[in-house]
Amino acid sequence: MHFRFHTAGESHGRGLVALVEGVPAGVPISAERDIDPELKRRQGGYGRGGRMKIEQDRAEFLSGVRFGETLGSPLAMVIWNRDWDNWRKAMSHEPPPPDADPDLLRRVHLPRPGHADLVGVLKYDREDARDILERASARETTARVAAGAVAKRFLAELGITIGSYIVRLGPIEARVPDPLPDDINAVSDLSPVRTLDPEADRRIIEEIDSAKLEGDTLGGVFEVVARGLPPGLGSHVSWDRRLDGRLAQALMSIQAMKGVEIGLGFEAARRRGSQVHDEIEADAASLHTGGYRRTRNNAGGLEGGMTTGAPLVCRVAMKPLSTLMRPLQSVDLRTGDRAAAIRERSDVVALAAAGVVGEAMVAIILADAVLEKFGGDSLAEVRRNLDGYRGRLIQRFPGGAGTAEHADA
Ligand code: EPS
Repeated sequence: MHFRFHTAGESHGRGLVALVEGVPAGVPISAERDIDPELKRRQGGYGRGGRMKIEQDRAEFLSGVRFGETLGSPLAMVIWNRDWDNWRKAMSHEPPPPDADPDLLRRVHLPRPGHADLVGVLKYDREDARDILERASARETTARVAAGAVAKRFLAELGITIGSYIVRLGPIEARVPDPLPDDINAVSDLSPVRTLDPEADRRIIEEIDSAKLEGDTLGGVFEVVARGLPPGLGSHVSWDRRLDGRLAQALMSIQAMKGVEIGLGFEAARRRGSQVHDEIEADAASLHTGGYRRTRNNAGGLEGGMTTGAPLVCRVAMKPLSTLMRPLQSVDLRTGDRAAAIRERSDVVALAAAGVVGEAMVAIILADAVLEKFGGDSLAEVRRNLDGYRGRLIQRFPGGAGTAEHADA
């Protein structure tokens, strides 16, 4: 990979770390301007639990940035957990004293159906499911969003923008306007549940309130849209270079995600080819994407594992969170007896946040694909390579080569 990242950190540990490698030099970056607002977006959404009242996520750079620009060196960031203060004993790096009050160690022996708790203790041979759940927690997505914010800023410098919105929460559908707003997030971020449909918001909030009253949780579906892409990111030539596969892997890796569709997705399987494939037109106004356009975008901006230049549309399904306040049945790991699963503080729904995490993962994959095709050590070099490719697209368009009319397109 050309744009790589790692995260480290436990949900109630000292903090979260994001280590990003492959960012070209000269990308303007500021934690306050580019990263912290994204972290704040991830903390929002109606139906979050008590933790989001404790945290005010902020990124601190440790390396890779000087005078507001990236250096081309690895960029390390830390986001401190404010809640750590309440967990110093339970998450101590040192062995507990022999007389420690067991309640303060907050061990977990009642694994939650749906969470990593049980399989994790078996696989890693642990007695205490906290050793697993602390890292399995979606708190880790804070570090992903920090890494994604760097990718987003890099892409924005090349005219590529990414937004997201919710299309379904539990049984309730939210409408999507056609055309989409120019600035998707300017609209979805105003909704308490991040839809583009104020009518649906009221019903969604009622549904969240009702699930909460019943000690239950909810999932849903969100879409991520990327615009301003050149045609030809990704490749048809090998399985691991196909962009649809890379996007699906990145999006499915987000905690609690159960499905990814591109464009029409599963709906395409129900239709005939003529009702699915997007006809091609020559269009001198689209020279920046090769002089061709599609009459619609059922393909979701990808053909043959490559971007077409049309908006990239990914749809992602999230299961309901697995921490229930009215818990399901489980087994006590110490005795083998039937018992209710643990009730940890959690959210009723975190779909609004998941959309923001989805944007981050899409940004990371697109930044990687951009560097694969237009790779350079500085932002200026990447821009020159992209401009050179676009120039060639203009030049090769039939009848259009080098004419004054096409030269400014
Ligand atoms: C999260 C922090 C967590 C949960 C949630 C996501 O905080 P805490 O466990 O302290 O309440 O709110 O994690 C889960 C849903 C999960 O299953 O672990 C966050 O920062 O997004």
